[in-house]
Amino acid sequence: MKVLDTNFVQGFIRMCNDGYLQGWHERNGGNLSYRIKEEEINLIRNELNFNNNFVPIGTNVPKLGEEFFLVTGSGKYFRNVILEPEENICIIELDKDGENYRIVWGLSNGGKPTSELPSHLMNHEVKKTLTSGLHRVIYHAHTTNIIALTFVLPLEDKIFTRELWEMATECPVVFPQGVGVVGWMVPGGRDIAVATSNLMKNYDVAIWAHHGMFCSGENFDLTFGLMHTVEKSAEILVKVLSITPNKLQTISVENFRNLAKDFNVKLPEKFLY
Ligand code: 2HA
Ligand code: ZN
Repeated sequence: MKVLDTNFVQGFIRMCNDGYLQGWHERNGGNLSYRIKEEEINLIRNELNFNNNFVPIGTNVPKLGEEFFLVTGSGKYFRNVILEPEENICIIELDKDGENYRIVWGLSNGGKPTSELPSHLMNHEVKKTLTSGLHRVIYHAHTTNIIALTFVLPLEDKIFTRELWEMATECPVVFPQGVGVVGWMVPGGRDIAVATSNLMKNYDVAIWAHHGMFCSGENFDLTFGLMHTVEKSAEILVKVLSITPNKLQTISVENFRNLAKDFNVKLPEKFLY
């Protein structure tokens, strides 16, 4: 089967374009990765090229040894993925120890996987373990309103979580574990990957101050939907704060407790202060 004809590649391309249309991927901003299922790799195995050399990931992810990932290319534009997918995205294979990768398909004009590969893979490793393999998508986007909020709210998980939950009734149902925040860090390296993957032990959403957001999920719909929900909530908060520094009314702690009961979600006590 042709790589480009598979459902997972088509879903990946659609998600890149949806993110671009939201305004989250100026220039080469943002990146996306998908941990490919064994049966999906088997469909395309004879289209893959196993002649490239393995090169270091920049971190080690032993629990992902020998897995395959579909990822966006470093320096490539989300805007172009739908037009020329084979030039802008690639499939990589990890070696047995999860220390090196090689490109087995795509980036047909040359290039490398996303500059945030260490963060993507360390997040995948945490989520694969915690969700017994259910989570397969890691998505990084430069979401305008979340970035704006990192200049005016204290960079604390409990402040961001409560403020975002209060902006839309569905929020605590969509991200009941809340969101994590890291202060400004140099992107692209192992340090920010370690900090982000630590947040991913507790949350499906990690905010990078003055930069953007990482989301994790089971599939493209859920992961895009999560990014979209958090960013929409941030947009409402930006509007509210632009109108007034003081909310006249909001969703109360008691309201959250009632919501959690009826929607059968567990909201951590630390956010119900
Ligand atoms: O340019 O978003 O964080 C890709 C990025 C780096
Ligand atoms: Zn970025």
